Amino acid sequence: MKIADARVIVTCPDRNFVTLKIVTSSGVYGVGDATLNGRELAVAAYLQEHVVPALIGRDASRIEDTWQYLYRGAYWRRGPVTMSAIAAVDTALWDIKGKVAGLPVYQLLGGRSRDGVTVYGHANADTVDDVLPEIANYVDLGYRAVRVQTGIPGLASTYGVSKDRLFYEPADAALPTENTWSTAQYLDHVPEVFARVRDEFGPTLKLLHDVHHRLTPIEAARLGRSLEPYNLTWIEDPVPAELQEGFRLIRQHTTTPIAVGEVFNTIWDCQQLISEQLIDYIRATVVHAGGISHLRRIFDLANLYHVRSGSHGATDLSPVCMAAALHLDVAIPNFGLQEYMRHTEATDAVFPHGYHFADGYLHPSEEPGLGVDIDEGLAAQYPYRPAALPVNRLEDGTLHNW
Ligand code: GCO
Ligand code: MG
Repeated sequence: MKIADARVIVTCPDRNFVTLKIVTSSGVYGVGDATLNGRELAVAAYLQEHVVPALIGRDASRIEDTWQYLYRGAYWRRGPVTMSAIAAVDTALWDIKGKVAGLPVYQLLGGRSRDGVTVYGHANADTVDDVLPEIANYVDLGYRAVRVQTGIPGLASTYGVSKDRLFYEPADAALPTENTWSTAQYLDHVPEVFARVRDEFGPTLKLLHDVHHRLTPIEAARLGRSLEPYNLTWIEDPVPAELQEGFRLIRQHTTTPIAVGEVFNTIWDCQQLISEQLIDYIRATVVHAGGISHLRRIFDLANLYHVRSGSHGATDLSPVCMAAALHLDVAIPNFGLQEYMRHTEATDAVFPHGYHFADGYLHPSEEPGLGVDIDEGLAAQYPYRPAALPVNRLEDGTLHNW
């Protein structure tokens, strides 16, 4: 069964997505997500110009060989653009393999390790008073875990807080919006938020918070320690993770669990974090970390060191990525949590899918393959719109991490 055609589909049903559709000589096809928020066309060009010509005529059943061919064969290893392109190919080939076998992909990964995938939703609002009903709404919907973000008094805007509720999208303008940041005000405010939230919702609801790479290790240590009374499931991305050994300092000071990895592309980005047990959850995801094949390797490494999965699932990851993530989530032994930000109706219409939410769990489709598709006709009605992620400056104008 040879690869006969591979199409790169760029569409913007409320936000931009890049999808690779691989069609085989027998007519069976598969889809893979290649979306890299704010840099979509770089991956589309990488696929179109450099990957698609090399795919035509290859044996569609040779997933591992194709992965190695694209990774080693490029000579230039790693990086978000390369790894998102490889991820799309890998995911589409797993979809094809499942369809040919007549089995959902999770069966090919060893079958179920659990009945459902526990997900967390995003509650956000400008004030603590306003975030409480948002959390209550998720509890009513059946969620067992909620990420909580609020505005910070004295700052005009911050990461994670928007007008939208279920569909937060930070890439909100053609050129980056500018935000202002104060670590001092943030560190004073966050413990007050979680004191209120714990008080209101009791001890069992899993609570999470995304720091979005804004602190230094010693600041993150202080935050983690100040949140210990409120028993968070994790603080996410407390510091940028290029310096993996920097997490040792956080670990020395706090028992608040740490989740990291949404910007990671390969196992090498987290090897030290995992093998030194500096983190508790690895948040890499299918689309940015080389597809199902490579993410499985990351999770297997993590399993050796008591690290669980907590995959990124923001709306900039398409339903194709979410479908693929769920097959891994039900199969691996060391699943932790899955982020689940709902897509808009327009996005769901372009990507018909069989996964569904019930009682706080997401369930992968039982159809052969991934159980997700792209409606190419509908996709063509939503042309690409430039949209960049924001930047962040300190109050004196210094560029900071967003
Ligand atoms: C999350 C993330 C996102 C990212 C976004 C960038 O935890 O969901 O931090 O909100 O900011 O995916 O494209
Ligand atoms: Mg995050």
